[in-house]
Amino acid sequence: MAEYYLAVDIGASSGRHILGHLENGRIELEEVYRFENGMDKKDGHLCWNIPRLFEEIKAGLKACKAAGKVPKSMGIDTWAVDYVLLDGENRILGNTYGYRDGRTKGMDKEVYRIIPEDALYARTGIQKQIFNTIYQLMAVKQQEPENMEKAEWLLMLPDYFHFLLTGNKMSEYTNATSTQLVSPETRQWDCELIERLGYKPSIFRPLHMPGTVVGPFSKEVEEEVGFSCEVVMPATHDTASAVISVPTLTEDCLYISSGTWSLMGIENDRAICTPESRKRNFTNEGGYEYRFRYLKNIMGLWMIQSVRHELEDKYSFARLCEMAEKESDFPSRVDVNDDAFLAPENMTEAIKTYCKKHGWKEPETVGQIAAVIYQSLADSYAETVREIESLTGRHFEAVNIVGGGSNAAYLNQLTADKSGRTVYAGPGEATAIGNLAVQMLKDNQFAGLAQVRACIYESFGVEKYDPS
Ligand code: LRH
Repeated sequence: MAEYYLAVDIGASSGRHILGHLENGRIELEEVYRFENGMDKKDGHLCWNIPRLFEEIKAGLKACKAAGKVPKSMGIDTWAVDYVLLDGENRILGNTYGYRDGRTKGMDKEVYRIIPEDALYARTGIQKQIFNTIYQLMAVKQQEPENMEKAEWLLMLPDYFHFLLTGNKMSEYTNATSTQLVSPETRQWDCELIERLGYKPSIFRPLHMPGTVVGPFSKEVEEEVGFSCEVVMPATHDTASAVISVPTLTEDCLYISSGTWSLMGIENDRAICTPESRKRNFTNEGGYEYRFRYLKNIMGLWMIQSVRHELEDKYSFARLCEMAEKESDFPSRVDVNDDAFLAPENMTEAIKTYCKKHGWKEPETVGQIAAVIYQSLADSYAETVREIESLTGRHFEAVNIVGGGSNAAYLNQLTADKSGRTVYAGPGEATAIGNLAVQMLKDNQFAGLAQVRACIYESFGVEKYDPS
């Protein structure tokens, strides 16, 4: 009988329960449950529906039981930066805002009044994103001071779900670094910084590394889902999990974790917190075994996902790629990282407006809109290769694209052509695989990360795209 491990991988647009087991030295995956996710409008703000997500988590656990595949351990990963504040009775204080909500507008200035931006980067190594938890907490302090007052605990979302399953409040390191409140030196919360900002150091729990046991299910959860298993912290930041499963066998390979966001970078053994690195908005997020994920956030598939949605999901992504390819001569380009694309009312209109404003030809057809997005995205990848090479003084031969976006053959080829680098694409389920990998490592199924990566390469393979 196979021993199963369960990854619950929740992204901004969907979540899935993926069982993994080893068979003849390879990792086998099986999706047992899938559900929709998205930010809802509540009181004029973009919020996550946390009770519904927890019901979905439990529904997926019941599906494992129904399939007769009870896992030995399980772990949850989600997108970064979002969190809950809990009162002394473990009740959530206020709304659980989604990171695209506009309430953090201007909160960067408030933070920099207390600590200048360059000093903040020098001590955290984290890129500025207006949605980082540091700015979200400033919004709480200013807009809902009573919630900051009453807060007894802060938990990042995966830690909160682990708490709901087990009754244990524990914080995981990789996701915590995305708050911009962790020191890359001590790898713990920067309590001095937290205090200076007027947040309460006491609400932050000590940080634990991926592979730490959170505990078994509580009695109530066990009764409801029909079994108990050990909850093991994966790298709870989805991008950290995805990076674990990059099947690079060489040092000179960049990665892109391609999903709603495209996170492009390398793995380092120390943080690069130089002024040059800050100016180019590179980040040093925490990774497995204290590796640093030196990377850049690129807007990613969010733009095409939004456009597709505006067309009532009439076209598949493959069809959109085909339509874009037919328009490959369409000249207009956008800066995919422009704030205008973070949370526009209408993405199609935002792209048209941007083109008009910057003197580009306005795209009219769906194919032209898709062409602008894919071409601009690939331009941004190529530019990021140049930036990383200049910041690190190293040369990179290849780019390994992992995650759902690695299935977009058209974009992979464009990336190879524009960057002049060989592209390796896959695996598509990188995040879930990275989540499972940590559970398997914890269970001594592999000697170390290098062995897991080799196994991932053997199990899933990669597609190769040469620059033309
Ligand atoms: C990708 C991701 C990314 C963060 C963003 C909030 O899902 O976790 O790494 O910057 O969401």
